Amino acid sequence: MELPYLEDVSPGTGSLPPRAWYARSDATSLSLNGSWRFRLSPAADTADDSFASDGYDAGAWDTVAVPGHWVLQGHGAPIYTNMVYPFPVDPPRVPTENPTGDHLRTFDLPDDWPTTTIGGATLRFDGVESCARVWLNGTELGEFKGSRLPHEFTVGHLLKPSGNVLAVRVHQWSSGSYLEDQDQWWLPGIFRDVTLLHRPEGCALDFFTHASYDHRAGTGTLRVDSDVDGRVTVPELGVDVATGESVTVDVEPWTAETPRLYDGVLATPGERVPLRIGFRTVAVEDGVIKVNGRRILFRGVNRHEFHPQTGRALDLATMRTDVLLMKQHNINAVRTSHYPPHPAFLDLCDELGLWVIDECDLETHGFTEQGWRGNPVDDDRWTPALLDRAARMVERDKNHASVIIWSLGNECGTGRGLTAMARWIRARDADRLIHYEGDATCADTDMYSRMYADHAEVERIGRREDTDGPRSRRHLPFILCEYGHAMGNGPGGLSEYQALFDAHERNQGGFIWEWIDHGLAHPEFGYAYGGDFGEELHDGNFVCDGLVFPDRMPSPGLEAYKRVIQPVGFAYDAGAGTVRVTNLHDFADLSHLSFEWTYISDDEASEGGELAVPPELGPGESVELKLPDPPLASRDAETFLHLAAMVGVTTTNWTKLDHGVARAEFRVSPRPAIPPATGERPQREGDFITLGPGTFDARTGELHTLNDIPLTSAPRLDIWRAPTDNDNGASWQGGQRNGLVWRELGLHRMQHRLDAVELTDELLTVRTRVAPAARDIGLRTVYRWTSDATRLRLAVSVMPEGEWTVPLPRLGIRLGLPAEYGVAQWFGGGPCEAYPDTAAASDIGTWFMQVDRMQTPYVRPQENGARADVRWAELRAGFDGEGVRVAGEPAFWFTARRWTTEQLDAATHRTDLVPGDTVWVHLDHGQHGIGSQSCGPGVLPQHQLHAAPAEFAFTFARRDAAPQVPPPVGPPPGRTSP
Ligand code: IPT
Repeated sequence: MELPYLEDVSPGTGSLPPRAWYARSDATSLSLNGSWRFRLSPAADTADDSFASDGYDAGAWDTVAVPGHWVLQGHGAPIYTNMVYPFPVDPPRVPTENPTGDHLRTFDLPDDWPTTTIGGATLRFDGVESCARVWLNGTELGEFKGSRLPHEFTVGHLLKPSGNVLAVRVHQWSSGSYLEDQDQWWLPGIFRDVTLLHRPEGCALDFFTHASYDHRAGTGTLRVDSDVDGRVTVPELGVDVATGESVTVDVEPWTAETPRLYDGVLATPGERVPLRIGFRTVAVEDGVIKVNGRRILFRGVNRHEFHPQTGRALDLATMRTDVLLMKQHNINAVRTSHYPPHPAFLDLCDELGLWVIDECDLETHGFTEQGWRGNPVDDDRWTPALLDRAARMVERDKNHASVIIWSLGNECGTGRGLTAMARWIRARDADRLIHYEGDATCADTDMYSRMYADHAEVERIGRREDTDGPRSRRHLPFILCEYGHAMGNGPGGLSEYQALFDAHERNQGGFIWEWIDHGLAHPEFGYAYGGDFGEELHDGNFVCDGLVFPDRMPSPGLEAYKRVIQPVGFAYDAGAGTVRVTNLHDFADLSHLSFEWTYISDDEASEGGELAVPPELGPGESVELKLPDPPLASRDAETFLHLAAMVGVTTTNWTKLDHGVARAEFRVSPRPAIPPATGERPQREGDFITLGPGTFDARTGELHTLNDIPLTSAPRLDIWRAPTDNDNGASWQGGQRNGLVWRELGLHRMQHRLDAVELTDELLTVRTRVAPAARDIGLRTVYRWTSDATRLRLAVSVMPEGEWTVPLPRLGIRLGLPAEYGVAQWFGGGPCEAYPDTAAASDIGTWFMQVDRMQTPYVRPQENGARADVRWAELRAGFDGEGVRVAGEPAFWFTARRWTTEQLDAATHRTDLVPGDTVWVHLDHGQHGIGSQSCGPGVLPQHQLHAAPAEFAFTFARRDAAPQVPPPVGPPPGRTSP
């Protein structure tokens, strides 16, 4: 049976050979973006193409925006699957039910379109998912697959000055879908630009800019190979040479930290094409990736193209936002998972400076479900399609300085097709490196790459002791192409990875999975994820695993990552009163930064000044500097030294002056002890017991009112948290999935048995046992209350009973205050959320925030919002209202929210969370770490919370109304605000 074009394995017919992409030249072009006529059919009726013929009346059709996806414009619905194909696996066949969108657009040539040479024109599609057939003025041009790759057709001979009709039939499913099984929404449509390019006689066709840098000589060598002969000029360098000719001149090199570009022009007889030239040389030397002779360290992210309203149709402003946000968070590298991005994104990477791993539009992950039987990358019939994809990527993107590595694709298993791609790429571009993670032998690649390897494995690899592969692999550099799965709350454990990158030259960093949550804006759910559109087969919220929320607001995970990868290190020597500052850049000195020291104390005293770090301090170099003595206040209040590096002196092209780049804090004086709260006698009066400012229920021993504030819920032991995605873990990960085990054990429905309420001289003791139904494990919990008449102190002691085989989610108390106590102030870690292994960006200070703002809006609600190392916290009625103050012994984790943990746990979307009549306050002695088990290793041993005997105390006092104007809410100086 002969298969129709959409199902045959060929990449397509009729299009031009791939070539370099450029946004502008002096040749005219016409954007065909805009409103197109649109008709959706439930099946690919390939026989009827009458809509493409001249004179067809599409007046009754709907319209869609191009670029765009029709499923996000009211026609059909998106589908989310991670690795399974949402259709039967029978390559290259696709279902009969194959949503097909017919698109029509009429256009006139602009008045200034050069009519004399109307003969030369090219029609370019930058991205269509997944298969398109194209007609112009009734003549078929051809058809193509390869969704995130450009396709061009010669059309000059068909153009008319006015009334041109462009018809495009787009099928959601095609043989190409088997090669595009990336973990993301399936979003059909013409989702990137459509452009008509005038091609004057003698215009540039394809060209290849080779610009290397010799770090020993300080020179750059430029050669532009061009299909059409011409001249290359770079005025700033005095370069004026013929194409194909090499020239060597003194230059400043391009790096991601110093993205020096030189403007040039390629002039062929018929066209002038602007060039942006960056000189750099990338190589593997001594088993290490080097650029311009130096080892580089990837502080990277995986970036999918995503926008909550428009899917993978991104405008330029959004692309720029992504790059700026990355730069502002110390990120220096992007893997374009898992397809070449819109080419304009790479222009931004050249200009602003990011290392790029450009990945081919190729993934066949769903074949793993069939034991990789029939995998297209190991079947010669598909090899032309694979080579076509490799060529379209390399030819399109080869002139970008930022692209230093080509990646063959993602999660395709192994096969001859991949080897063929690697051979072709090497022959075409010997000056870049090749990456592919899926083949552990590294037969085709220049580096060893893993995803989600745990710390112990990364350590072994760093020592070149990875004996589970061929010996030859141990000579290769190593990267984590994916790690730190940023799904929901987390990822944890990043600092420990960074230490392994710093310790071993071979470990050249990694790329967090991933940049952005792919939550689609939805009227009912806020942001939708898999299953929300009624998909039969889906992978739920696994699509929301980014460092920024769908609206690009940075998550606490991004703040933590920024700190972990900061390019300046600080080490404080308290005895000597000195700080050692280390430049952790790979290339840049510190001349763009200014430095500041500040002493801050619990009594709100603060003192600061400039730290004179030599601007010329080179990469890898350190300097030891003397600090001024801590202020007098530190003698009776706990004091911290904060050190900050900010963009100062000169601006950069990626941020404003005063933008915070790096920070560190050190404690310089201890916390004074809290005066004891004793002396008062508990008194029984009828059904109540009074003790200082507290009134208790005499039967249950529960606190009822505190300083006349009626508690809506009495303080009692609490160990439950709404499991995070990382608590729940993924089925394929090793290790116990705590979130599931906790629930199975019943830790979400602990019962509190009252054993005794005892009144002695100065003490009210309440003895209890807290345990889940159906189990013999429990926590003997004793509450001991004392008072000095104005303050009330609760000491909690916890003694585990039985065999606890799981860590505890949390260990602390929770209580409820009336809803009006909705403003928090605390001295401790902030401003953002922190857990034991995600606390890198948590700074000690006095923080002030509405309870509503303390919530981290994870797309799927889960535990969030804890503040670390809190010495004291207050909850007040209004910004200057009265309230409650609580001081912890020792410091505690502070969380406040307007719903219960049970409500948070039951919620599936943000819109399920509705404020109630209580502010729920958690004062936790311990929190279990977060880890990365939603796709990766669990919580490291040092961050686990185990059931063990514990003692902790809280002293409650009245907080009087404060007439003074509160300090502004927000981050400390030198810190980016979200
Ligand atoms: C890995 C994929 O490469 C990536 O696309 C994404 O799915 C990520 O995991 C998880 O979010 S594959 C995984 C099975 C290791």
